[in-house]
Amino acid sequence: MNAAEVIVYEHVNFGGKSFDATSDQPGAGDNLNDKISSIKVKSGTWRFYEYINYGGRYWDLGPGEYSSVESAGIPDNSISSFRQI
Ligand SMILES: [Ca+2]
Repeated sequence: MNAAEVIVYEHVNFGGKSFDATSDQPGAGDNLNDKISSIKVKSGTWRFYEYINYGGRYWDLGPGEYSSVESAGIPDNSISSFRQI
């Protein structure tokens, strides 16, 4: 599998706490459960889930900078897990 990397942020416009992930995150890493508000997908395609352990609704994002998750169609402060697909 090719290397994939995503950075998730607590606030919009890539502010607040951040967490840089290169592996699957069944618990949304570093206390950002239900707190993610912006995302930079550095590489790969990632699927973001409403609940921990890859449950509930999900949304896919490819490489890009998403200054607010809502602009990418994802409810704010809702992501609880994510993994590369
Ligand atoms: Ca959630």
